[in-house]
Order: sequence, then structure tokens, then C-alpha cells
Amino acid sequence: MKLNKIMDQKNADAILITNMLNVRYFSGFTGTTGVVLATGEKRYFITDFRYTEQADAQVVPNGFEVVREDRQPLERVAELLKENSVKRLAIEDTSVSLSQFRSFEKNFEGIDFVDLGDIFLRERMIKTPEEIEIIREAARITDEAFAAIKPLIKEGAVEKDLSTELEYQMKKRGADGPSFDIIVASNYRSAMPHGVASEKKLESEGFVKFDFGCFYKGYASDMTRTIYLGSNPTEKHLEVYNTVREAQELAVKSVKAGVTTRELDRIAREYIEGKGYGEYFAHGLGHGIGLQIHEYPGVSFKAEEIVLEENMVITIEPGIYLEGFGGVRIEDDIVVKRDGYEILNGTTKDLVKL
Ligand SMILES: [Mn+2]
Repeated sequence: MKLNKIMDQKNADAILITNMLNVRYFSGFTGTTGVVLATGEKRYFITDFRYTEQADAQVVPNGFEVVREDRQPLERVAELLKENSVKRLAIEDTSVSLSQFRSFEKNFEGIDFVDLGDIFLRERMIKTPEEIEIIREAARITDEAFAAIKPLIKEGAVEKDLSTELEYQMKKRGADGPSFDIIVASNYRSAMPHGVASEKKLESEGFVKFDFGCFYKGYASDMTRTIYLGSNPTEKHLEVYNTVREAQELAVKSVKAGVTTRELDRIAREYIEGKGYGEYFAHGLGHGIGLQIHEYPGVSFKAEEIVLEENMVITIEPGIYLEGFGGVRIEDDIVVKRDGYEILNGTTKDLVKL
């Protein structure tokens, strides 16, 4: 099992998991309180009386023993460490707070701590078929919600009203909630890469950028579409839109196992540079998605270069942002296949004029 492999790699006798996303990933527990302690032979899930019933249902099938502890859970962890003669304990140094670490030191006397670093993020990069199925559904909900609000996208509509409606439409279709603050950015605001919906009203002519997604069964989707509101886009509007679209599709078509994240970024970036807009595409091309909206691998010239593997799920989202004029970004969620890719979003990338 994965956790034993990690213990070997880190030369640790046990792993303590306190980050709830990783608790969920390894144990299946979806509640808000509980810690995992894994030793070479044992898998403990420690929680209090509020969650024991849920834990029995969710973690026992995954080989975990539920340990009820109504005092401080760390006191019980300390006992379990003794019982199992643990000397070296691996911890999530990237998410443990300093005060948590102080209480580890206080409770776990004589234990050496080993940092896990980003090893869980690396494990989580490659999705199981079950995880991909959930993300596929999350993307489908996102598509449907966007289609549902189309009639509301018109001159005078308030950006925030559109984001509220998107959230409602996603939840109505089974989403837990939005996967981040929904971006609805019209006209000059569309030039802001992260223009979260504001009180601004949509104007009679111009771009409107929507970047949103949902959490469904704990997993994120993420999609961006830019539409043109009105009937008279200028040559420049069309050129900017078509440049982003072409760059996005070039990069998507290049996705397959064996290609690196930086190669993908370069393909889109060189195309946009060739059209003279290079300096207006200053962010990375994309990112992994999963239990978090931004996961490994970063698909960016700024991030570590990672060779894509089958069943990674990434976004591809180039953009061009012209201050005072407007901006365009187009984003899909992509499953990496051995010899290609699968696009999870079904929403058209043709320039939609409303
Ligand atoms: Mn994204």
C-alpha cells in the first residue's frame, strides 16, 4: 500500500496525517475531525463520539480501525505510538502549523519527526478511475450550470447576480459548492485575470469572462469561457479571442503521457508571442485539479517541470489581458491519456455572441 511505500522512502516507522484532505484521500473519511496514524501493520483512524458512526461506514472498508477518543486525540496517538514502538514519525510539515507542531513535541516525547514534504501531493497527482469519474461529473455540472444561466447574460445584468445564479445552478445539480470565488468580469474588468464578480453591470458591447467550477464529492472542476456581449466585436476583439482559442487548442492537442508541463506551457506561449501578445500572457498555462483547485502538477514555466503521466488531470488556460480594453481566457479540464487526452468540458469554445 501507498503509505507503507512512503514509510520506506522516508525511513519512518509511522505516518501521522492531520490535514483533512489527506485524511480523506487515504482513509475515505469526509467529516471534519479525525486523524490517521499508519504504522507498518496498522491503520488507525482516531476521532471523537460525534464521528464514530460515520467513520465506521467510511474508513473500516478501507482497512482502518476506528479509535474513539473524547479527550485530546493526540494523547491517544501518543499511546498508540508507544504500543507500536514508533521511534520515527513522519508528519505533514507543509500543513502542520507551528502550534500543532509544538503540541506534537509536548505529547510525543522521545519521538523523532520526519518531514513528508510534498510527497502526498505527488501521490495525489495520478487519479484513480473512480476519482476521474467524479471529476468528469463535476465538469458536467459546470457545463450545465453555464448553459442554464445563458438567458440571464445581457446588458444591465449585475456580475454578482450571475455568479450567485451559477452557484445555485451548480448546487441544484449536486455540487457541494463553488470550487473558488466565481469570476464574472465584464469589459475593462475582463482584463483582470482574477476579477471576482462585482457590482458592475454588463455593458452593451464587450467581453464577459466567466471562470468557475464546483466541488462535487470533494473534487474540483474549473472552467473558463469568455463570451462577447453585443453584435459588433471589433477586429481586435476577434483577433485576441482567436489567438487565445488557437493557443489553447494547440496545447490541448499536445497533451499525452511523456510530454512535460513546461513543453505544454511553451507551445501555447510561443503561439501567443508569435501573434505579438506575449507580454499580455504573464501567468502559467494551467495546473492539476483534484481535492484542491490547484494541485500538482503546475503546468507553467514558473513551476517544476513534471513529465505528464496517464490519469493526471490538468487545466489548460491561456489568456490575453489588455488593460482598459478587456481580456480573454479559455480553460478546459483535461485527463492525460497514454496516447492523448480527454477534454472533460463540453461547453463550446466558438466565440458566443449574446
Ligand atoms: Mn484554473
